[in-house]
Amino acid sequence: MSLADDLLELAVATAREAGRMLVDKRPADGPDIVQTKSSPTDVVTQMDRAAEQLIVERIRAARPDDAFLGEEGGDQGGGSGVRWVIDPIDGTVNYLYDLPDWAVSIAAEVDGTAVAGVVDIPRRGEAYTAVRGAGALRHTASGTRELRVNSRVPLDEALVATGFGYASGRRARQARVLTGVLPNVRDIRRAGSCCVDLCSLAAGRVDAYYERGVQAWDIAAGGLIVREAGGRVEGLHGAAPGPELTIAAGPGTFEALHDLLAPLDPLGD
Ligand code: LIP
Repeated sequence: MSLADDLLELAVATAREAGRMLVDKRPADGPDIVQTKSSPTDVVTQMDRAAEQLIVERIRAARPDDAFLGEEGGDQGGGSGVRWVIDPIDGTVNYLYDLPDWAVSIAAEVDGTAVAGVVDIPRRGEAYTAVRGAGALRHTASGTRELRVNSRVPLDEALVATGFGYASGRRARQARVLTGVLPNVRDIRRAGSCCVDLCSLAAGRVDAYYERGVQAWDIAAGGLIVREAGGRVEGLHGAAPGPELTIAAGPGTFEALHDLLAPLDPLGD
């Protein structure tokens, strides 16, 4: 087995355990909000913290010299050249409301490049995985399927996923950009979890995705899964994807969505 395969195996087992814990231990009347971040709607629950702690403990027990970047725990150094990029719950508001579209996202980078990633979506009974250069897969109780993004979907037939930030000014700008997108596409979907959106794109359940404000931990595993399913994941004008803007779609659709978004001035707040 290659290093990437080893890292994926650890990521999959850890994400599955964290996902099960999040389902089993979710308080019936909803998790407690322990902190708000960029705005009162940007919440951290006690379960986000517990899941990230579990993930870091499990990985550290197996690989004590690795580094971590986590949504709740920040950056922690390590000397092995491997860094784990973790979102313990992507789609925290869905988790808070007991909606099913939330996921545990874990990616492993070697010298700064994502080589393995898993997005575990417990309430859907699905896990998505990818190893760099070896394709992307969806695993369910009924088996494993190789993933391929939809390509060359004309924009007016494209189902486009997107999301909104938590700060009010950011949202007002995103709403203005949306008025330029919505009349030109089949429809919009706002599922509430960036990494679930990226997996839906890899599986052909949506045709494209864009969002301003997503962080490294939101896109590390899902971005690898989309690329390994044949899609592009970038920012504007060839920039790296990230908080400024992330656009993802199959060949042909990517370029059309990029060119629709660029003049809409999507980078402001
Ligand atoms: C969320 C994303 C969602 C996005 C939100 C937020 P969180 O992550 O996955 O798609 O629209 O702005 O970033 O906060 O649930 O980890």
